[in-house]
Amino acid sequence: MKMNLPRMWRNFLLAALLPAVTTLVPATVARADDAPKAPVETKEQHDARMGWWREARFGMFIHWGVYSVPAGEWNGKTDYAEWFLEQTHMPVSQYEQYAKQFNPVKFNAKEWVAIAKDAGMKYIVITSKHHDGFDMYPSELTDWCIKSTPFGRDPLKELAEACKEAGIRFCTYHSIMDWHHPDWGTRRAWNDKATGTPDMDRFDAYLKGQLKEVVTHYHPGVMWFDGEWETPWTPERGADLYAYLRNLDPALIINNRIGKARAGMEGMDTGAGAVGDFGTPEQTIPANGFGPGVDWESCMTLNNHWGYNKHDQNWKSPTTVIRNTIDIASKGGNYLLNVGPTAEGLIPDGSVQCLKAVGAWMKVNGTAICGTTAGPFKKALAWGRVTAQPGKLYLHVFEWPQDGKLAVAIGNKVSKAYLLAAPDTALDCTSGESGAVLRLPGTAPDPIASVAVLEIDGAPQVIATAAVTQAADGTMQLAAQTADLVGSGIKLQGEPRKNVGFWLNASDYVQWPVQVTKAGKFTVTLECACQADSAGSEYTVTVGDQTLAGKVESTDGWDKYSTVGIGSVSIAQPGMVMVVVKATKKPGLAVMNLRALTLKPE
Ligand code: FHN
Repeated sequence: MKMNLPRMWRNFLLAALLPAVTTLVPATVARADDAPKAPVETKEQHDARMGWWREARFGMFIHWGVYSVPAGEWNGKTDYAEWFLEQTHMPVSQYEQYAKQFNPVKFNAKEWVAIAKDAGMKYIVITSKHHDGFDMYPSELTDWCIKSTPFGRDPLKELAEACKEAGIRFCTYHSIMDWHHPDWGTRRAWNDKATGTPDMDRFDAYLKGQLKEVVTHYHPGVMWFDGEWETPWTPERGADLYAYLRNLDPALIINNRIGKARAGMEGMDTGAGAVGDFGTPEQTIPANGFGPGVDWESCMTLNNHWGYNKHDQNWKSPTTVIRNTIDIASKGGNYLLNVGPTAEGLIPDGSVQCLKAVGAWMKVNGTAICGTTAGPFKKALAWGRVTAQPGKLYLHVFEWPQDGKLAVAIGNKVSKAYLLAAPDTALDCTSGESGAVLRLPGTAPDPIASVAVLEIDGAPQVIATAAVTQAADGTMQLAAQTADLVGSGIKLQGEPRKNVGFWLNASDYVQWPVQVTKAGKFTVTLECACQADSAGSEYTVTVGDQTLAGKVESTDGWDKYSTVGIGSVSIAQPGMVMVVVKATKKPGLAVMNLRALTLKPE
């Protein structure tokens, strides 16, 4: 596994790797007995509070601040954005001058909201404060805010009002880490405006005071925290702040970055200190969903920067955005897609054009995204993805079958089938023991993804389909890309051949359903790789009712593979057999990278 994350994130990831327990409903964090508690809610009350957010499925992230003034460039370098102050080490007194240049006279909140709404987005999360500590609203608690600009208006107020008028939920992003405030515990050497010794209790009071301003003045639906990773922020402070906010506004939804249990960019909680209502994978989509009741949202940039960078024209294509939206919804998650407006108050045209194309697709197919739940299949299908509503399956077809037949491994009777693009034209769909076969017209209505609807009786009945079948000589080759990856971090990686990677949690595992047609005795081998400092993991391979044990030796690199034998198993008779690889011990960072498992007849 290549840890090609920036140093900051690698250290964060290493520090964050705790025994894997994924909980997203506020875990109890050891705190003083008299500490305020969040309102106790039943499952029904929690589901009601999360309801609009789960229905929404798709939102706009907005990173906007004084860092938009330099527009990504300084001193001949052009790769900056919202981390400008941290990456340039510019004296804070000098950075503050950008506020005097921040005058977004072209800002039109209704236009921004229309761009989001026309794209099919149901909520907007805008930075009330990013890591530079600058408030995008007129705070009573500091002059380091929009009051210190020539703009003279309140962009959060205007956006909140425009959202309300358009029926879009207004939400805010608020950084815990604050490079500007003298009391933030990790003082920067280039903060020449800060005096005295940092006092985190004083900072806590300031943070709560500002959050009270944001909550009571703008009534955000979600408070999206970030910047929790530095040591001055503790699980106790996170739990305390969660309780404070939920008492301030019992309807407020809060992400898991208020706590300290997030496993880096994978975004889901692992272990103690978990607080918050949903997980936050960043720039990534989990391999699979996490089952009902585990809420999560993948956030991504549209280009390569969160804040505005005038040189970055590397926009995601509409195909990428639409298929990401589908993939995420099929796994039961939300997609929060970012725009970084200019210092003039304009959303970059590259973002606008992409979102227009996404909106055209959502106009026809949005009912297959918003208001749906994860599809019934545990892993991605070869031809596309599936989302669901009671009594309906939405088949998002990426690869249109040349013979016009689409096999769907469900046992339900299909009472009606049609394309969302042509709802009045009934499609023929037969049901059989291996599932339904839908007959599609010769041409896909949409080259990116066409949606077919199956109306079914009762809950979806998935027919276990073999990921692998036996070759003529009896060999069973179980490749990574046909595996079920179960867990919160484990996922496919690598080109051109895929491997199972990011096996950071010992509780994550890999399995294949295999259709055995020829019984017998088989030698079991694994093609795997492991960096020396992570060697020593122990694992089991279970084939049906037999289990073999193995130990991961070093291959001197996450991309240096070798094939190891771990023994033999007997399969007494043909039928479906589950092959499962589980870690039993993980002394290092990751268990192994796994390309394939092979069962060869003896
Ligand atoms: O450091 C921030 C970054 O600037 C941006 O806000 C993203 C968006 O989620 N979060 C942090 C990096 O993970």
